[in-house]
Amino acid sequence: MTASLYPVADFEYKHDNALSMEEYKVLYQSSINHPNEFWGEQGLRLDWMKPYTKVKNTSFKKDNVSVKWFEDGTLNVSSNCIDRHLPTRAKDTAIIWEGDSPGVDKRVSYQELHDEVCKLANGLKKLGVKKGDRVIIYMPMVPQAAYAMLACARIGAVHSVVFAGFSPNAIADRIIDCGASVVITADVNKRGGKPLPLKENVEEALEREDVNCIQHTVVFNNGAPINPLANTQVWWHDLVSNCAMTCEPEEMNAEDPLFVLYTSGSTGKPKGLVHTSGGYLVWASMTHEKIFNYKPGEVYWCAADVGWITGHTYIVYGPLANGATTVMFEGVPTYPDERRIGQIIDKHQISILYTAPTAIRALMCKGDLAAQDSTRDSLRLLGTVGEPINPEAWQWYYEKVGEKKCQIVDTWWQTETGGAMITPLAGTTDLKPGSATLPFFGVQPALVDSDGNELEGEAEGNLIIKDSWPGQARSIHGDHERYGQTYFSAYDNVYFTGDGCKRDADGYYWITGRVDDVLNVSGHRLGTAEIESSLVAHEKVAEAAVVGYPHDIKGQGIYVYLTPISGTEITPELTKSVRDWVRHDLSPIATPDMIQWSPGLPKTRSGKIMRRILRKVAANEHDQLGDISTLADPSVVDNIIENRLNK
Ligand code: 6R9
Repeated sequence: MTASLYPVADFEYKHDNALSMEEYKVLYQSSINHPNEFWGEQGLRLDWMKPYTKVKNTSFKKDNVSVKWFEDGTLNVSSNCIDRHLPTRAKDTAIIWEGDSPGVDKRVSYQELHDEVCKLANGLKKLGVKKGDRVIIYMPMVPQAAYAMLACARIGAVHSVVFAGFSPNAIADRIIDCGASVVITADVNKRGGKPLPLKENVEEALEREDVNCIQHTVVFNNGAPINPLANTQVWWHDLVSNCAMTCEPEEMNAEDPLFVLYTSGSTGKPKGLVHTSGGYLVWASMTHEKIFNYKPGEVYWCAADVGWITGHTYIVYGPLANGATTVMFEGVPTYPDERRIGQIIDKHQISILYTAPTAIRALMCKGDLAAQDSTRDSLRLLGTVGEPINPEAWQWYYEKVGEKKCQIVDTWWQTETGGAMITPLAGTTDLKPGSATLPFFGVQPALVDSDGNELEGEAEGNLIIKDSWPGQARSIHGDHERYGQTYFSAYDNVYFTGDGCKRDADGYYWITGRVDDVLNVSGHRLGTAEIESSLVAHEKVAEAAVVGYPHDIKGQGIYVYLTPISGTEITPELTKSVRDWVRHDLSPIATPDMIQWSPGLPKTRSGKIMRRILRKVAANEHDQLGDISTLADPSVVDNIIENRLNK
């Protein structure tokens, strides 16, 4: 594999205090050889109420997966993100909020963050929320979303943030699965100048017959007129109006859950991954500091959404644990137009921008507009996350956004890993566009073939991680057995990521994408099974198969094959009604890009849909179908090819 190399030494911006490559290698080895010593020392980056005496206690045996870090220590995550900074940083800015409309912004100091979080924590207590209770957070990208997360952490409640783009059904499923008693939401979410209803979506979710655990809904007024609320609803401002600005942080065990976050898998319903308090925060804090080489006083912007793990770890917990100034952006990168990102960078003098390849491609396809009307002089580092970055997008990001001055850290990780796992370190690692480079401290990646044999040297295979790291998810909420099945049963005693990967002669890792039935659409993870089960719930759909296909901006698009209930007339209106159905049932991000009706789907004699064939047709590679002799009825394929949509 040949690739251009961007040696770190060539960058005009020097990174003070960055590790040299030699230092990285030595430290990395010690993190692998002596995890107890290494992490025992790193754990001290947090304030503990009761210090830990044990560090690592983990087992990857599939029938009994057990991951514990710092297990006898106690701490509070919110006081680590707020209170301990107050003696030195009370007046420093914790959060810079940039509203949807240009010109609307707000700075929140660490002291204000403390006061707001405490008030809400006291408000939640008034509503009866206790340690261990689950709270759903369905919020726009406003500082109150972070207050809500930290208020839960302060009183030991477990939050589950549901992405504000999800539909009522998806909210209802998550409420039921985690048995939440309170929902925190807002009246509206403002995106690109349009107010989208959040409270109404929650109300619709709560109307579903099987949802009966929610006792209260807290509603933040994000600008819509203040109308009277129903009995079980309370305005955020009314709830906190008489609440004290101090709230004693609850003492939590390192292994007490901090949050549950749902993500899509290859089968069945979304999984609620459980992250705990101590190890997660150590990981969030250390990765944020080392990968970005973050220095106090710098303004750092992770342009993700708090509804995803990237927002949890790199907008809220990592930066705030490090006393950083973190930017929260309510809007979209293309509103009012493509210049917005550059303008925000100049306005707030941002040093570090961390975003997703899909956002880069969306800006890139508008030519150089994104680079107009801004200097971006304050930038010293760029980051990407969420999907493989294609070399063209990497080059464009490097040249047009970073003006060839900024290194790009391409960070590979997952909801399950809690924080970045394979990533360059700013100022340390030479770059190759498209490669996430080398493992972070404590991470032991390996490549295996389909039988689980480990591949050495330059190779391509399935990516596994051989031992535990502190930020790892501990379980799937309510289903520990499924946790073992999903991640630890494909290969013995290792964690299986679900990703394919290459390793080059320099030991650099190149993620090639999912090897299971998970799609990555604009950086959002979607299970094909989830979309299929939504499709077959439509009254005219008999059978559905969903595959991904290469999409210029989204990375992957959603290609749907449907067989209708017999006697159904196929009309454009019907196709539209199916599309709208999925939008409403799951989420706008799951909306099919292409819908092809077919009298039958290609199946093996045992009745399994042959997705391999459907993927090839969707990718317009129908001349590379390979062996189709095992199909029950090969003529189905001719029809599918003839009527293919991606030509
Ligand atoms: C953090 C996050 C995880 C999946 C993961 C992989 C893909 C993430 C990547 C990347 C190539 C990168 N992925 N980062 N692929 N290069 N730098 O995105 O979590 O939403 O759980 O998605 O995203 O396929 O398995 P999550």
